[in-house]
Amino acid sequence: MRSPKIWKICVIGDVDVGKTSLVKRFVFNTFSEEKEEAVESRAFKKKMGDITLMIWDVSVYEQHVDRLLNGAKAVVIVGDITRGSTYNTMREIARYLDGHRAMKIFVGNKKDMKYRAEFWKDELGELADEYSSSFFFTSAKTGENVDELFSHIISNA
Ligand SMILES: Nc1nc2c(ncn2[C@@H]2O[C@H](COP(=O)(O)OP(=O)(O)OP(=O)(O)O)[C@@H](O)[C@H]2O)c(=O)[nH]1
Ligand SMILES: [Mg+2]
Repeated sequence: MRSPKIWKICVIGDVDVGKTSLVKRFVFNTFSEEKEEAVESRAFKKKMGDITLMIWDVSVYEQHVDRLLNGAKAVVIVGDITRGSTYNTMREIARYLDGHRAMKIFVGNKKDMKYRAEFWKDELGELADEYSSSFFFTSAKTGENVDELFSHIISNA
């Protein structure tokens, strides 16, 4: 019998970038325009074949990020393409995680608002190159690229 595989994935990023929305789109295939303030980090479970993903929606108020990131197979670093400041936060998080063995993936969310983008492929490509990783543009609203993002993690982590 094969032993069950449980993979921890952390979704992290600046406030309001759509961390919770991305996780809920992927796990429940739902989206809401309303937001609930996330004070505590929460984990959502999803089975993908013989792998059980434990997806942590990491709160920006998280006091114990280090402990939470412990054992993570992948860290999804999310920004909101309509707010350039959230790209700077992605950079800070990547620098903070340098040396952590988890795979890093850079995500520009709210792709459905591309016409208002303050950063795009040049910026995310540069970041991905710097950390030898990859980047995605997603929309939790339309669902575009969300499954692709997690499939990529499963095939590459
Ligand atoms: N247009 C658009 N809006 C989005 C998208 N993803 C999230 N939103 C909206 O952006 C707001 C913030 O989304 P959340 O998922 O709560 O963001 P968050 O990063 O979890 O926020 P905090 O947990 O408070 O840091 C909500 O109003 C969402 O409806 C997207 O892909 N497109
Ligand atoms: Mg949230």
